[in-house]
Amino acid sequence: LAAGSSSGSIDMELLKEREIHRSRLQGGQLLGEGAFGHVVKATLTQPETDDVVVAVKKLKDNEDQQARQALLRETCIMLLCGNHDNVLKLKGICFRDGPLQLVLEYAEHGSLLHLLWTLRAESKLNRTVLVNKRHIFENMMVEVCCGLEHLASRRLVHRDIAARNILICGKGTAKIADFGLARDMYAVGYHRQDGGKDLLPLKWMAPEGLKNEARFTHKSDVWSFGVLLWEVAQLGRTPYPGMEGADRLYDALQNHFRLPRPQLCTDERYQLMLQCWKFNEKTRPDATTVRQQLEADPNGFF
Ligand code: ACK
Repeated sequence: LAAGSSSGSIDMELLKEREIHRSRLQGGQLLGEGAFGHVVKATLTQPETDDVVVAVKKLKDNEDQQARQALLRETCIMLLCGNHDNVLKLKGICFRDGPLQLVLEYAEHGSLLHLLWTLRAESKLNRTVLVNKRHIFENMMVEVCCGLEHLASRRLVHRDIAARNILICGKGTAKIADFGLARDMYAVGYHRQDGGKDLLPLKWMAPEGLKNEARFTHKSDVWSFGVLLWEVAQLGRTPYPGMEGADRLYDALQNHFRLPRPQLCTDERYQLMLQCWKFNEKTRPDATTVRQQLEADPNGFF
């Protein structure tokens, strides 16, 4: 996620206002881990209200200054986001007397990507689950658009919209999460070194981001949203299998190659994806237009 400039700045005063003392946290079961950090489930005690379940994101190596700065930047950007139902909330941060920890809203259903994998497995046994659950996924896509509209209204660009970064909270509400850690890791070249292929955002990136001068606008998020629609229709499969490398992808896109139409979506839904993948970002719809098209055609998947 970026606020105007790609680096973003670290506002220590802002962070201090949101400090949570680590003694208020009791954790926790490991929810998952990436190249640089892990996420654990924990309980946060609150002075005046009931304890609340949270997710705590921490760095594996607190001495890694680059990763630390990236996490602090991520925090500041999340604080700039303000409140929106479809953007994962940051409750606070622990930065004194121990490793840096981000205290986040807990998403009880995990990532949309995991949910899609589960749905794929279920649908092999019984195909009717797809039609029965269609409205849930339609609704989630509308919610992600609402989150994107909110970010655009704050002049924020997420830069890593993908099923793995959409978290699903209670009642199935979709929330945009993962503000920058994955992207910052990519920016400093770690993805390749670690062979962390799944974290590579290249296949979700608009052509203007794939080029050397890496330009990102809210329209680049719309491109990625198109890839997200494709992920849903493909039940969490990875896009462009076998096609690796920014140059190869960029050349293919410039030569009008696009992800093929998934079997499990209507022509109209595929047309919407193709709109999101207009090479020239000026001709791409914005998140509001995409949301309105989704709402007008609520049976596009499965
Ligand atoms: O796909 P998952 O089940 O959902 O596995 C990943 C893992 O941690 C690494 O990112 C999960 N995760 C991340 N943030 C949260 C959160 N706020 N609440 C619940 N699970 C989370 C994510």
